[in-house]
Amino acid sequence: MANSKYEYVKAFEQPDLLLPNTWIVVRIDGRGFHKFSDKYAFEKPNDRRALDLMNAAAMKVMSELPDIFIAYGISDEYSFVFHKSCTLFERRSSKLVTTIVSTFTAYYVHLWSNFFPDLPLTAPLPSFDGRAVQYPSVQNLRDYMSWRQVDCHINNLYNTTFWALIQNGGMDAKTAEKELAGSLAADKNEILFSRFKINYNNEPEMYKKGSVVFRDYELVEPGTVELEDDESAKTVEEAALSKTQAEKDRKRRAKARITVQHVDMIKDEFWERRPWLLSNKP
Ligand code: DGT
Ligand code: MG
Ligand code: MG
Ligand code: MG
Ligand code: MG
Repeated sequence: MANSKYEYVKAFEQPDLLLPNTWIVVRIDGRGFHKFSDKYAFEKPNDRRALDLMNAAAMKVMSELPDIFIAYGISDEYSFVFHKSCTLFERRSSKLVTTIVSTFTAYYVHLWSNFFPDLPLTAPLPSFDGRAVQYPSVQNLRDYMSWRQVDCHINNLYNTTFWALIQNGGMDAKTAEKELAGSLAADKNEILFSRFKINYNNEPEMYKKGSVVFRDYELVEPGTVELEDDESAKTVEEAALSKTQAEKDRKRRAKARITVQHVDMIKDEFWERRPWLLSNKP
């Protein structure tokens, strides 16, 4: 195509490539979901339909983007993780973030009626924001995942106790808030048990632990998956070979079963039992 005198404007576009060899987390979060959850009268503190819908939309995102190897959801947020070797969209930050945000939002709206058959979705429609964060080490990435899961636990214990005081204890929100100010986890467990006969341990796992979405390869025996290659030691032939291998791995990932589990990701066990997650070698 001929150059026009307007072409120069292209030079104003700035590159936004994420650093190579870093774990990429794209976290999305519902916009104004405080209001949104009121509008559709979400159950407090947890609405199973709303959380199932978030999980269903996240699974669709993962099946459309095989490069995502794990995702974690709580409340109105979801974190999607790309392996440090991922080269999708040349690691362009805005392209990765906007693709995930729009794919997730499209499915959230599309699947809404499966989860809320009696509540038609009306404008203003739900929307999500998103950001990409890079982590240089597995430890940093695992600490990120642990941070979100600890947040889930702290918030859920607080919210469960807060709403028990209101719904079962007849308190108003201000009094309940005062009652819980400065309380420790043990105090909240005690309030739940002694006043409302609620054993927090018996609350649903999805509420206590959030939702972990990943590709499951049941046939892979733990320990049979190779760990890190030393990229720098590769010859050109080896690099080409590993490129076809990468393509094969990608296809295999695309075919794997995507599962949602409400399990602990903080302890080593989750990662040790599923070595393919961090090795990226399905
Ligand atoms: P933002 O993210 O700054 O646009 O504002 P919000 O209002 O989305 O605030 P955020 O993301 O910090 O908090 C999430 C809100 O969503 C919070 O007010 C509780 C609500 N929410 C999320 N899941 C549920 C649920 O299952 N049940 C109920 N009742 N509310 C929920
Ligand atoms: Mg927010
Ligand atoms: Mg939000
Ligand atoms: Mg949120
Ligand atoms: Mg285009």
